[in-house]
Amino acid sequence: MRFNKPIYVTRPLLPPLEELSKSLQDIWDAQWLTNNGAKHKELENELRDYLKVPQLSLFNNGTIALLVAIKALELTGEVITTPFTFAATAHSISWMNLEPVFVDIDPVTMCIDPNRIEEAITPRTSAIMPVHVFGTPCDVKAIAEIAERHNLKVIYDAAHAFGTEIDGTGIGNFGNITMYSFHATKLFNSAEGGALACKSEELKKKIDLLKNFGIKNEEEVIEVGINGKMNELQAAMGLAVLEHVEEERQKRAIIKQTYIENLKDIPGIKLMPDLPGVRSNYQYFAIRIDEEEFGRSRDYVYEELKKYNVFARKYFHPLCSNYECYRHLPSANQKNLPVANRIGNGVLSMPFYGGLSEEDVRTICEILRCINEL
Ligand code: T4K
Repeated sequence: MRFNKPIYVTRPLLPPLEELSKSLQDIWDAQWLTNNGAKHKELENELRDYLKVPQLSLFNNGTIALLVAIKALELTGEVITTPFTFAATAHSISWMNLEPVFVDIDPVTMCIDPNRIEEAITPRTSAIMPVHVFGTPCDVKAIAEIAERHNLKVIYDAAHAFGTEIDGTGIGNFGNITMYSFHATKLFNSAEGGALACKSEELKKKIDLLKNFGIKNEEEVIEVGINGKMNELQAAMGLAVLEHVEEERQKRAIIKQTYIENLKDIPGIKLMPDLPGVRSNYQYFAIRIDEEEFGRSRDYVYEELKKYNVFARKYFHPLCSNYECYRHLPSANQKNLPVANRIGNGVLSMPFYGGLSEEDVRTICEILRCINEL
């Protein structure tokens, strides 16, 4: 059952090279490589429609986009967030000299638990930064109510949620700003890249200014900005990938179904929830291993899979709250985050991308069954 070639957690969606080459020729002809070029404009418009958001601003990556979101909203003091996320979420808060305050997660969605947010609010809190983990939406309604009650801003980290919708509404319509990542490992990619969605034209203008050094014109620099610009090569890649994203999404839907059918009678494996009214983007396929029921730990399974050439990933272990740079924070105490610590020790992201065949998925499930029966 061992695979001949390594099977990774994901593989980038690559458009046919000829399609990208054609687009690159336009860039060569125009001799315009960055700074709001034609491809950038085209991609920004197309994505705004695809994501169903009022305003969109493209970035060179999602992390810089998060920094700019924090700057644009002029956050101060403390920002409430989840420990169950990629480093970039907490780091963007910390990089801006603010304090991330970790709040525990919901045991089903693995997103921040709204019931735990209010007790973490202090006079220094200026915002909440929740994450739509693995593409599953947070409880956006409860979070909006809390934010309104306490006059807090909300920046959603939707790095995993490209194309996710709630009752037909694009995920980027919730909160003050939503960040998307277009990294190679995401459903939609521009090799590296990202975007911020917001509601008002005024905020979009501020974001555009901040990502271009704060330059208003050749004579005036009016904000302390940064270089967050997406270049034309990235935008060309994004345009080519966008043509194939729906096909990829549909392939992943079939792969997910194949996993579900083949995992259903293996004891101790729990799957991610399907929430009513949610259009999934099929970003990740994470399973949770209940050590008692399965008979083996997540770490054992992870190591065993490697022997079969299957490279699953322990997203998100370690939790951000357990990193050396954050574990001193009072909110990082494991007693404050029991659910996140338990889930962080049991979760495993399985290989999940359109290039996997149904046969591959059945083999992976068979390997899991063998590990279980060993
Ligand atoms: N917020 C959240 C919640 C995020 O998850 C992320 C990024 C961000 C913010 C920040 O957005 P960006 O600034 O990145 O736009 C990967 C990605 O590097 C990272 O973008 C992503 N989250 C995170 C969840 O996953 P690693 O350390 O797992 O990457 P790596 O290089 O180990 O890749 C994973 C697997 O993907 C490899 O085993 C093979 C495959 N792969 C990867 C690359 C880069 C390919 O087949 N081809 C490739 O080009 O972090």
